[in-house]
Amino acid sequence: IVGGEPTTITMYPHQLSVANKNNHNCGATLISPVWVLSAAHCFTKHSLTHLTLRGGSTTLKSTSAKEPPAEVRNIIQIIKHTSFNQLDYDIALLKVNAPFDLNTRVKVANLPAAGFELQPGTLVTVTGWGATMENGTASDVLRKVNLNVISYEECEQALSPIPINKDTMLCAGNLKGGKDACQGDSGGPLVSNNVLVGVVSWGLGCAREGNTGVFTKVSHFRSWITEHTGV
Ligand code: 4AZ
Repeated sequence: IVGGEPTTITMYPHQLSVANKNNHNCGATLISPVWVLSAAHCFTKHSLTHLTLRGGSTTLKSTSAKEPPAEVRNIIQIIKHTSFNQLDYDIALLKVNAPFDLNTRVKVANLPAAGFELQPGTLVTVTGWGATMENGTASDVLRKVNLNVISYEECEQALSPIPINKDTMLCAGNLKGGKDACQGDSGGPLVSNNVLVGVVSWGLGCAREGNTGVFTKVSHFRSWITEHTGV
């Protein structure tokens, strides 16, 4: 997260960390006690056996004496969208070996209705433990930044010549630069009015002037989520 501020897991209790051999590598969102939403591009090279999900912790390393231990679960199934190709259909479902215990620090996110669209300019918030600057390192403490939904016209202009799929992608950022998701935030939640509207997907660098982040549009995948999970 670039240009944001520290926050706490009780403010964003649906936020999870995906770790590979105990190293944070992506964000994810709890959508039922046993199902988690993330980005397909987070699961192209890692072996399932080394992946864990951590919930209920503001910090990656639980350095704070006051912080309860994270709830850690193993991933037993990864469902990547069959249409995933590098930048598009960047969505995956993860099933965990045992349900997360829901409490003030671990909660299920609200999903949008199928086809729900956000108007350009709408305030959205992205959270994660990712880099705090382009080519930077992960943050030990969860961070948040407020962005605005960017119109498809402005988004295509910013990311040209890369095509933007209006059905499956949502652009959000700050064209003045300085605020964005970044490496390590991928797979994590973008929320608006307490609804999970996006999954951190990609961008050209991080927080560059005239640019915008690209998120997977969750409302397009509402029925896909139900088909695979019953949620
Ligand atoms: C990444 O490398 C990444 N500016 C994710 C999101 C953004 C940039 C990079 C958005 O995973």
